[in-house]
Amino acid sequence: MENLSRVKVALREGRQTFGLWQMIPGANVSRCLARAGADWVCVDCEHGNMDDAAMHDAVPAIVAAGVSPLVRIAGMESWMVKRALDCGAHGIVVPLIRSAEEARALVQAAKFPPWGRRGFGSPYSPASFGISSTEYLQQANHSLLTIVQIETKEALETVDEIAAVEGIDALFIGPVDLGNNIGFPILGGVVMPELKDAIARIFAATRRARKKCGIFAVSGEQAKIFAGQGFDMISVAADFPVLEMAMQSQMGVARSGVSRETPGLYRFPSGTPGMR
Ligand code: 3PY
Ligand code: MG
Repeated sequence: MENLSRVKVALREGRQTFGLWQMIPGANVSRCLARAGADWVCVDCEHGNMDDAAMHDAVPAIVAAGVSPLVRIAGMESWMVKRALDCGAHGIVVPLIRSAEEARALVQAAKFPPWGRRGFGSPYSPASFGISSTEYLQQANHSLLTIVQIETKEALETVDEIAAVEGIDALFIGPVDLGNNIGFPILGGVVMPELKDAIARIFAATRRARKKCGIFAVSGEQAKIFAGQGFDMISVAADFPVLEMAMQSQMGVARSGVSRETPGLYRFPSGTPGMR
């Protein structure tokens, strides 16, 4: 089962992975993102307009393209963990984690007994991997990814403790919430040095704990900088903003011959101090 997860295999082998972010519902959107060269597509049930049914449509469409579906759940609720994994996701991304205690509760929700408390019974999760229910039950605990987002002040302050939690595979940085929560929000696309330092601190904690580090980027250019700094999981872009930018650009050309670019959510100057 583990070998059927493109993202798990790449991370196990120490390869960098690139992903895309799905916020718009629809199997054709999933297909379009998965076919764009991604290792994984994150189905965003936190800020995207993805409900349970949309998630169940997206996950198999991503799998069918040979790409790993990850699901970002709306919050740390064990029933949301169950729904996401039961639909066949290769891993979950959990926003706004605040402590090692929350991370341990998350692992309990994501693992079958005797390790954890996840309920068993979905026919969709084994089907997602093309394996039997028994194989899924026996292999899921070590094959699926449990990823926490580090984007609160409390999590930053206890990042080593969170990184050390057994069963947490990766720490994924949400620069926007992290900036808001440490008092240095990204305004007008500008990243303050304090936020860059916080990102470097989280990255360093993952190296100490031998865990993977992910980050959310808003463009290929930004993703390339993060790749150069050694991040393991980089979300390159999200569907809605890219669609909006592409449409505005084409409209600009049609109306005036001038391509109009919408500024992205944020941009980092190249080279983040303290990071390779
Ligand atoms: C953030 O930047 O806060 C994120 O969670 C990315 O989606
Ligand atoms: Mg966030």
